[in-house]
Formats: sequence, structure tokens, C-alpha cells
Amino acid sequence: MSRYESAKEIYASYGVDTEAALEKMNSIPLSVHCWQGDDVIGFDSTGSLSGGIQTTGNYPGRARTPEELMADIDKAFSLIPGVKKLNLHACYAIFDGNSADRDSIRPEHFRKWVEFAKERGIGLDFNPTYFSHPMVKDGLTLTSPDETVRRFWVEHGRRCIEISQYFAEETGIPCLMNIWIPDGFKDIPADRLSPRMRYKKSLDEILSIPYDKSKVYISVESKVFGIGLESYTAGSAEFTMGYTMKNGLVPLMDNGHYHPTELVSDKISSLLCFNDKVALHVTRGVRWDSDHVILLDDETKEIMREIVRNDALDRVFIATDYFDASINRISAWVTGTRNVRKALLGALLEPSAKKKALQENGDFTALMALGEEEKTLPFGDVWEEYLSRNSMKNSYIADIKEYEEKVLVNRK
Ligand code: RNT
Ligand code: ZN
Repeated sequence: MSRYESAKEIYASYGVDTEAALEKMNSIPLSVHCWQGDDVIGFDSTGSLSGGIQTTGNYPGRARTPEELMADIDKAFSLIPGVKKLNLHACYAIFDGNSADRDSIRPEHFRKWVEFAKERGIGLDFNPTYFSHPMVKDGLTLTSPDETVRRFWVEHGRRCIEISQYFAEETGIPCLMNIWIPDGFKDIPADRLSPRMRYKKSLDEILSIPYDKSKVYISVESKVFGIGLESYTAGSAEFTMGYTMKNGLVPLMDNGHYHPTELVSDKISSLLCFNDKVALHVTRGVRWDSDHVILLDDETKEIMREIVRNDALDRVFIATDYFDASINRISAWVTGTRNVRKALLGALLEPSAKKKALQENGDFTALMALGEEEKTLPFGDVWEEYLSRNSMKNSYIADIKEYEEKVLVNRK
């Protein structure tokens, strides 16, 4: 009997169907962020990363051009199993001598990305870029008291909705457009309300343009603080939840955007009570929103369990969001995204019906015992089977090292 056959029997004895889990894995899309490949720099400016986020490290081989980034994405995708979408930021516009500022970018500036997606049969997600730009004034964009600045960024948001709809129409796959602004203050503000009221007004203005709600989903991402913005963030959790729920948008939770003892795994079910759709940025914060590569850690596992247990796979948009420049960037992509998929498979293999019944019956003794017993079930054998059905292997580092030696080291 193969290791998988044996694992299948063991899981069956817990009432878990490994074949159903493997089948289900094929239908879960993961939106992979493009910005791991070039340290969140993009192609529309030469300035440095701003907005209270930071990439650390200087490992060789950063993608510097659209061609390099596309080649690296292809390499990473060849090692990432399952259905993928590519998550782009507005700063990844490809101008080819036909440049435009962020308030006037158009679908044509993303034509090459659409071709890239169509050739690979994948969908595209999108993000307006409210950072790393000279029109960010005193750290503010959509909340700026300077009307010229605020209007500029409202126009940017509108252009991005048009581009998102173009993505959806061209690929035939709906596009999630996520709005995140860094706006906030380093020190204690004298007025917390005015910037938030301007953020609300700006969002209303962006959303006033017509778009097809069956093709474009719009999410707003909350945050607790950024570097140099420690005392106040306009787009806080309460602001964002309030706005998205009132306006039928999608709330987006990034698990690096909460105080360190708060857990997104505990928040998902609350949002599912009140929202048809919920979106996630999966990351790993170490002490702060450090955007380390996702590991197969307890919280990643618990987040995926909450989605699967609550039968919410078709209600939760799952995307990755991290950037590590201290290690091979392609390995960072593969390791982090594979860990999301591992956690999803683990969630599909949870003897959830049994555990829920124990909870409802108040048998917390048996629930704890089963929960611990479960941890040593042969998950790895099912993971290997999943990879082999996708023509992949568990070990991928040799492949990445080869690409590093052939391609990345030549980028000087
Ligand atoms: C920043 C947010 C945001 C960005 C990306 C690049 O804290 O998490 O999602 O990481 O848009
Ligand atoms: Zn994020």
C-alpha cells in the first residue's frame, strides 16, 4: 500500500474523505501578489517606497523590468500548485514611452499584463497605489486637507476601477480591487474626525463612477499603524468595517494589521455574519507588520480552518501580501504561497463535523483530546499526493538555485 493509500484509510477512520479534499483543492483560487518580486517598487517612478511600509534586505536578483518580473512570476508559478490569480498594483503600469500620471492611467497601460494573464489562463486582481508618489503630501492622500491632492487621488481610484473592469472583461474572471491608504500621523492628532470624514467623502466620490458589480468587487483594507505613522491611522478597523458594511463593499483584513495578540482567525466568523464576501491579505508579522514570508504556523492554519469550517470558500477572497528582500525572492513567493495551500489542505482534512458536535455537546475534554490526536495524522502524505497530482515535488530549492545561478545573478 502506498503512503497515500494508508493515509487515506487513517483519515477515513476519522470520517475525513481525502479524495474529496484533493478535489476541492482544485477549485480554490489564490491571488498571488506581484510585489514580492521587486520589493514593492513598480515601474512608474524612481522614488523609494513610502507609506509606512518597508522592505528589508538586499538579496541579489530583484526584478527591475516588466520582462524580468514576468519571467520570475512564471518561475514561481511553475512551483506553486493550484489555481492562481495575479494581484497587481497600479504602480506596475507598463508605459512603453507613453507615460501617464496616476490620475490618468488607462487600461492600455496594463495591456501587457492582460496578455500575460490570458496566455496563462489566470485572473487578475488590482490595487490603486496610494504611496511612493510625490502627490502624497504630508503622508496624506484621500484624507488630505489640500483639495488638489485629495482630488488627484480620487481620480486615481476612479481610473483603477476602470482598469479593474477591463481586467475582468478581458480575462472573463471577476477582479477584486483593494483600496488601502497609508494616511495617518506620527504623533498625537488634535483632530481625528476631519481626516476620516474626508476619507469617507473621497471613497464616496471614487465609487460614484458606474461599474459592473458582478465583475468588479471593491474591498477596503484597514490598518492599525505604519512606520512613522504610529499614533493615528485614518483607515482604522472601525472606519473600514463601517464604510464597507454601509456601502456593500468587501472588508479586507490583513493579519499584519492588528495588535500582536489579536487574531484574524477569530475575526472571520464575525464578518461572515454580516458580509456576503470577505477578503484577506495573508502575511506573517513578526512583532509588527513586518510582512515576513508566510510559514505553516498555527495562525495560518487556523485562518484557513475558519474559512473551510464555515463553508465559506466561495465567500472569502484569499490573497498573499508580504515582501522579503533578504532571501531569494522566488523562493519567498513559493514558500509563502505553498504554505497557504498546505494550510488549506490541512483545513479540508480536519474532522470538523466530529469536533463541532463535541463542542455543541459540551464535551471539551474529548474535543481537546481529538484536536491533539489530529496533529500527528499523516498530513504530509496527502500533501505529497496533492503535489504529485500537480506534477510537483515537495522539495523545490534545487530548482530555485538553478534559476538563481542562470538568471538572477546576471542582474547587476
Ligand atoms: C500595507 C498593506 C498593503 C500593502 C500592499 C503593497 O500595510 O498591507 O496591502 O502591503 O498594497
Ligand atoms: Zn495588505
